Amino acid sequence: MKKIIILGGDGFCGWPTALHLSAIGHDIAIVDNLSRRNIDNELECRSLTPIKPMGTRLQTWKEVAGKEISFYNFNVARNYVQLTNLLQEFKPDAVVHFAEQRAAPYSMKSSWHKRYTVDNNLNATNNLLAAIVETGLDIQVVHLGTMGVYGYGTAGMKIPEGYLKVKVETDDGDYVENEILYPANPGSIYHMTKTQDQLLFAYYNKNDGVRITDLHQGIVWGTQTRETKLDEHLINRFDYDGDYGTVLNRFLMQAAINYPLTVHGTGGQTRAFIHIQDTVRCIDIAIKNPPRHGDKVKIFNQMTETHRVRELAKMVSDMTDVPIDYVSNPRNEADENDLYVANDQFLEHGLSPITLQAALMEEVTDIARKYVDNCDRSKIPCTSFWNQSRESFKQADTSVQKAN
Ligand code: NAD
Ligand code: USQ
Repeated sequence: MKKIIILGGDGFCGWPTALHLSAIGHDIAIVDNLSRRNIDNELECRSLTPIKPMGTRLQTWKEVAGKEISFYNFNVARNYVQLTNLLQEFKPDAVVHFAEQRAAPYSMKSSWHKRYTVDNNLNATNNLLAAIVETGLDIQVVHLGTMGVYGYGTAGMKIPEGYLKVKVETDDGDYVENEILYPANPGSIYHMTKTQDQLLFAYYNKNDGVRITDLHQGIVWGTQTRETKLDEHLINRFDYDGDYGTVLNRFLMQAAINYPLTVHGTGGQTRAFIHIQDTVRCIDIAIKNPPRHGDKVKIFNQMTETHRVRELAKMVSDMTDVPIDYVSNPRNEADENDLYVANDQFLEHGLSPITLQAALMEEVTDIARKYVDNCDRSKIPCTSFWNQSRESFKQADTSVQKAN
């Protein structure tokens, strides 16, 4: 049994992870400032599924599983002293760090949203690392990073797990060989914060010996895990709106309400995917296999398969007869890219991937159908544009000021 703190444990990945790690016998504490729920207020949108307040979630878990999870409501990016005191009192073996603003479109809505995302994400990560060093405790950090740190161009090679072997010609014609962090190539301000997180990890690891596992995760699809299915009060969140909804879950939900599937541009982007049940398994594996003292940052590619967006749309359209709508792409991204990714480490540690299956996709569509009355169709289009005029930025800034 380990003691584990989950930063961001009220979120889409954090909540099922907290339940899974509690179910297998770990002692869990959640920290979350509920900023994601506040962003729902700002965007005037809700999770499609009826997520319960944290108090109800934890009481239900106690009744269903007989396990206690403690909850601390504070901002990791702002409340450094509270974070340090919690580490000192709880003395965790590991901290799993999900507590960041995670939507690329939200990070690109306006200058306010760019600054908020940078401020929140970088300070949350730096506070955690500085607090671990200050307490002198030996804590493994498990961070949820993104496949997006590698960029979405065609690399012309298999993307390695974090590090790239390079051979450079010197002035006298010799060669030096080295291993470097794979060159960062972020596609949004959100993704940029994750590339900067990598430098913070490399530095605290080198200077202070902090043991860190950075998980470069692909797009998570699905909703429920074994534990969140146990009671409706434990249900996981399901984002479908133009900012937070991710592509496959959006297509499955759109299919459930007969809304033409919103493929951006030609749909030529190829991305990495993982089911939410595998996300929680991977985190368990990462905690079971921590870096040893003196190891560099351990980087895993946390994805199980790659798909091109228009092929996903075709798969969902064939399954449901809902047509595809090719809309103009609000993002600044390549029309087409290929993506080959190494994920050998998780496979070697025994991950048996859940791949896209009709049955599982049907399960997501069933959830969407069940809660269809919660859907606000006006929130489906993506209204965050990567290249915006000053005027539209001002409008988004004004609406967020009203919301705050
Ligand atoms: P989410 O927004 O649902 O959850 C994040 C949680 O962190 C929220 O509950 C939020 O309230 C909390 N939080 C944010 N900033 C905080 C702060 N300063 N202090 C305290 N709590 C804070 O996002 P998610 O989908 O669960 O993603 C979790 C992590 O996994 C993110 O870091 C994201 O970058 C990464 N990730 C997600 C996906 C995906 O498809 N969802 C894919 C790859 C990586
Ligand atoms: N897309 C569509 N139609 C839609 C929505 C998206 O064609 O209705 C396209 C986008 O243009 C993009 C691709 O689908 O080319 C993926 O978009 P997404 O919103 O599903 O995923 P992304 O913005 O990359 O972000 C999500 C998570 C983020 C995580 C990332 C992992 O929100 O937290 O880091 O996936 S990855 O993509 O591997 O970097």
